[in-house]
Amino acid sequence: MSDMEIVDRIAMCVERGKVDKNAPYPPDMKGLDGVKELTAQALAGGMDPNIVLTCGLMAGMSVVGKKFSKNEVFVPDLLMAAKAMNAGMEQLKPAFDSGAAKHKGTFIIGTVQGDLHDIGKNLVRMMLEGAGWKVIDLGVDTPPEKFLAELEKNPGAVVGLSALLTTTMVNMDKTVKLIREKVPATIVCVGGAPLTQEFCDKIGADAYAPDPQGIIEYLDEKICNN
Ligand code: B12
Repeated sequence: MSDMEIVDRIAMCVERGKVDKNAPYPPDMKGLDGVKELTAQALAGGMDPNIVLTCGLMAGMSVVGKKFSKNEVFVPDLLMAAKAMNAGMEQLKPAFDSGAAKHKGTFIIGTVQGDLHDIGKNLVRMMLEGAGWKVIDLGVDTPPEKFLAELEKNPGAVVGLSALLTTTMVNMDKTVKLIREKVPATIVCVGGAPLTQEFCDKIGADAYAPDPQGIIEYLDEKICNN
C-alpha cells in the first residue's frame, strides 16, 4: 500500500468505527485490518506520525462529524469512531514521547464539567507530553473545584481546559473565574472546537489555540524562553 492509500484507509476505518482486526463491527469489514493495525503498519513503514494523525485519524473523525451534523450518522456511530480513533492514538503515543528527562513544567488538563468529549483533550495531552511537559489529566466532566484542588497540589502548574459543547462553555468561564479568584497568577489555556479567541478574551483566559501545536508554541515562548 502506498502512504496515501494507508492514510486513506485509516481515515475510512475511523469513519466506519473499525477498531482492530478482531472487532466484529462493522460486519462487512470482519477480519480486515482496523485502525490499530493500519496505524502500526504506517509507523513501521516510517511514515511521519503527524501525517498519520492529521491525514488519517483526524481526517476520518472530521468526516464523521460532518455526517453527524447532517443526520447521516448517529451517536452510536460517533462512539465507535471515537473508539477507533483512540486505538490509533494508542499506537501513536510512543512516537510523540520525547523521552526528555527534565520536564518543562506541569500542565493540568481536563474537559470541563458536563462535557464528555475527550478525544481532543487526549490529543493535547499526548502532544504536550511529547513536547516535554508533565501532564496531569483530570479526565472528563471536571468540576471547577477539582481543577483548583489539583492546582493547589501543584503550585505554578499551567491549566488547560477543553470544551466541545456550546452548553458547557459556561463551565469553562466558571472554572477560569474560580482559578483567577484563588490562584490569580496561573496561566490558563483553553481549547475545543466551539471556542474562539474572542471567547477566550471574554472569560479572561490567557491563551486559546485551535490545536495542540499552537499552545505548545505559546508556552515555549511564555515560559521556556524566560
Ligand atoms: C466524537 C463526538 C462525540 C462522542 C465523544 C467521544 C469521546 N470519547 O470524546 C460522543 C458520542 C460521546 C458525543 C456525545 C455528544 N455530542 Co458530540 N461530537 C463528537 C464529534 C463528532 C467529534 C469530536 C472530536 O473528538 N473531534 C476530534 C478532536 C481531535 O477535535 P477537538 O475535540 O475539536 O480537539 C481539537 C481542538 O479543538 C483542540 N483542543 C481541544 N481541547 C483543547 C484544549 C486545549 C487547552 C487546547 C489548547 C486545544 C484543545 O485540539 C484538538 C486537536 O486539534 C463532534 C463533531 C466535530 N466535528 O467536532 C461532535 C459534537 C462536538 N457533539 C455534539 C453533541 C451535540 C453531542 C451530544 C449532546 C449528542 C447527544 N445528543 O447526546 C453528546 C454530549 C455528551 C456530553 N455531555 O458531552 C455537537 C456539539 C454542538 C454544540 N455546538 O454544542 C458536535 C459539534 C456535533 C454537531 N455538529 O452537532 N460526541
